[in-house]
Amino acid sequence: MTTRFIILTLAVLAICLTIFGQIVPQKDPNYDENNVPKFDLPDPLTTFSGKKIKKSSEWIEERRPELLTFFSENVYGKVPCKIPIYQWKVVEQSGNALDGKACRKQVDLIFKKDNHTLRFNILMYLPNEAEKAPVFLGYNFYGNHTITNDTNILISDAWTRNDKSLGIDNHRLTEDSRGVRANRWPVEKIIDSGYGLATIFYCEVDPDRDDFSDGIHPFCYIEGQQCPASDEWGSISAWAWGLSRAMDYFEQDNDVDASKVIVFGHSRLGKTALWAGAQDERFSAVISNNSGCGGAALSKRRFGETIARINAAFPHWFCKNFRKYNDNEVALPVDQHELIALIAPRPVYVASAEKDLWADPRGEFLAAYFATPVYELFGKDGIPSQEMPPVNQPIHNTVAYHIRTGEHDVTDFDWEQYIKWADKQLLKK
Ligand code: GTR
Repeated sequence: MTTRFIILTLAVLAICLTIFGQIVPQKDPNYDENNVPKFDLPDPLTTFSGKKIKKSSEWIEERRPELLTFFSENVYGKVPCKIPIYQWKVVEQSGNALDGKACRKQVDLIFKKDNHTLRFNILMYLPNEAEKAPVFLGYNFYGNHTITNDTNILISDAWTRNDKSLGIDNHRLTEDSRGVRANRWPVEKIIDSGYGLATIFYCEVDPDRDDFSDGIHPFCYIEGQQCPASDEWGSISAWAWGLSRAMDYFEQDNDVDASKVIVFGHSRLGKTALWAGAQDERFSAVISNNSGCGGAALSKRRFGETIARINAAFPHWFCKNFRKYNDNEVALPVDQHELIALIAPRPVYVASAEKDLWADPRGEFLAAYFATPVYELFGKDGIPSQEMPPVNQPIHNTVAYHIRTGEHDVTDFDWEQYIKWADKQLLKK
């Protein structure tokens, strides 16, 4: 009797908690292809009302805007107000960086509204050889000074995630972390290939923590508002906003070829690069490195990280409306192949790593494949077959893909591919 009562009580409790969305599924993440549920993938070329899109003009005028609105209001959250650059300042500059090969600039972008002020710094290396350089733009995780050993790089005072292995304690950056991420940023190789590199520490735009009182979000609050409304921006959307402001600056910098800015990002910052590239057509190409759930990977596969898991672990990344799809991917009328399709006809590169199962490499590949019909509408080449290429054998079409050996990371192999592909797609080399 007592046992039955306990079981009954537990069952009722579990049902209530599930209904109110209070619990994260207890099951382990799925890493078995046989356990991927059957699902219907929405057709990027059929509108929500069922109209078939047959011409690129229909895509541009009808389908693209409705998809963009859906992602904006239900996944990443819309930016509720306009915040233009108030002022920019070159805070440090040298024409003699990297043994004279490059010019280094550190430029502050300053934003002001009512009693709010925010500034973030763009670190740039531009090849001296080029008059106006094509540029890779990407956020870094731990501060500009971590990407090389160059002692001239200023240390950010923004809040930072702790990582003792990188010499970061008390949420503050110091000399101890200078150069600790140089392995992910082959600055010299990029410069020698004729490209510039621009990078920003993402926590300067919005600290990566579940706190909406800091970063750029408060700039748009109406009186009494403490956090974004359900359809308003989470952190990924805020970081994407920052990339577009960097683009505003590039349009005014004579050393940059603003028509050839390739937006790049790894992991959470890969999700950010995709969302920035989807919205802002001034980015001429987009690279997603191991971006996974909420990035390039198809959510409906529920492989590795799922919507419920990401929303539980990082409640500030997406807009609140996205929580409606926690363990309810079936109800989602879009999937991430349509985020990739929003970049069409501009080149997009999706890259996976063999051991990075949490990010679902196959789901990332399939999203690139299922975005392809939209590229074909523009006469561009995408991913030709549903079969994944072997490891380390890239496909360098307008929609590009590779899966390399190794872990969740950014490697020299990745960068070599991005440079080769950018040469082909943007410089027509
Ligand atoms: C993980 C998260 C992933 C990915 C990664 C990262 O913890 O679950 O979605 O974004 O962090 O950004 O390194």
